[in-house]
Amino acid sequence: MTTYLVTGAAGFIGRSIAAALLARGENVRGIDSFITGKRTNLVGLEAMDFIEGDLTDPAACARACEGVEIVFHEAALASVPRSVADPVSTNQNCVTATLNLLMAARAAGVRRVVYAGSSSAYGDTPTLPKHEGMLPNPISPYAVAKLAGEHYMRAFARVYGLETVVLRYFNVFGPHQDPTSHYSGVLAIFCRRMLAGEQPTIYGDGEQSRDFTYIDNVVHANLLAAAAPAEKVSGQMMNAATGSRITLNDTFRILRDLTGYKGEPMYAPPRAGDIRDSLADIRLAGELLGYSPIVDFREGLRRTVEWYRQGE
Ligand code: UD2
Repeated sequence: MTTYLVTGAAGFIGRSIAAALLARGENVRGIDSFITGKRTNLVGLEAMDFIEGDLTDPAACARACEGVEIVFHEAALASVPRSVADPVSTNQNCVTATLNLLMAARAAGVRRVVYAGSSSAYGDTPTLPKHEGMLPNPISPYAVAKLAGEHYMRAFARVYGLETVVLRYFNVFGPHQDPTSHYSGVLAIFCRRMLAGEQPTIYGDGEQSRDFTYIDNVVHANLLAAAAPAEKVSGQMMNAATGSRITLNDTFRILRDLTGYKGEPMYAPPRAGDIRDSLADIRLAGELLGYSPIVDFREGLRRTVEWYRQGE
């Protein structure tokens, strides 16, 4: 039986992929260092073989990859502002960790690695939607680090014949996303604050837009990427998103209806390293994986608010 490894298994996206695999009755191992992952995210995943370990340690990578056929590499320090404050840590936990993992995967005879790329790789180009043929233009240390991981994936496919697939995620949100850090994703922060009757802060004028992608779509894309024929997907990179965008101001208004929050947002200066608009072209994932979104933004946001309302 195939054994799957999920890195960052105590994080929001990793735990969601692990839960979907366990629900299918698969053999799942998880690894997390708890730098940003949460022990509470492992509740319900008791059937997973969990290793507490850090991918910056090659020995931990070797232990995690032993006997594994497919890896979902979700571990990262996922935040633009965190990388602006501390680019070295972002590099270690995104680039060095990814290279260590690839080395261990290759040594252990892993067949395929599916990698969590980031839409930040496109940078602040005015062209919308962002398609995979565009030159990358990373503008934050985080974007550079996630993009470096993509290049390592492709190089390992080319040079060593390890099957690798890159999914470029666009602003993923949903249940289990940590809302407690100022490095958290905006929707997690807004849900938590607005449900508590606290004023959210919008950086900039709120007219920046995102292709916010509900977690179930990203899990779906990962499962397809793991199963797709190698000749179609190995060494490839593709967007994993919804294919529609919404401004932060409009998102705030929807959240006001969903949460019952009565106030206005506070506006603050724009954040360094921020991108103005983000929207994915999702045709390539459609062609290569048969991917299309299974939950739209509004329904995803409704489910997310309900989850935070029930107390995370
Ligand atoms: C980037 C990537 C995303 C993912 C993520 C890391 C882009 C377009 N997206 O997300 O794919 O890799 O990094 O998890 O590069 N904001 C507020 N108030 C807050 C918090 C955020 O206004 O309290 C704004 C923020 O300034 C930005 C937007 O909300 O304009 C989204 O911010 P984010 O941190 O949720 O995600 P982002 O776009 O940096």
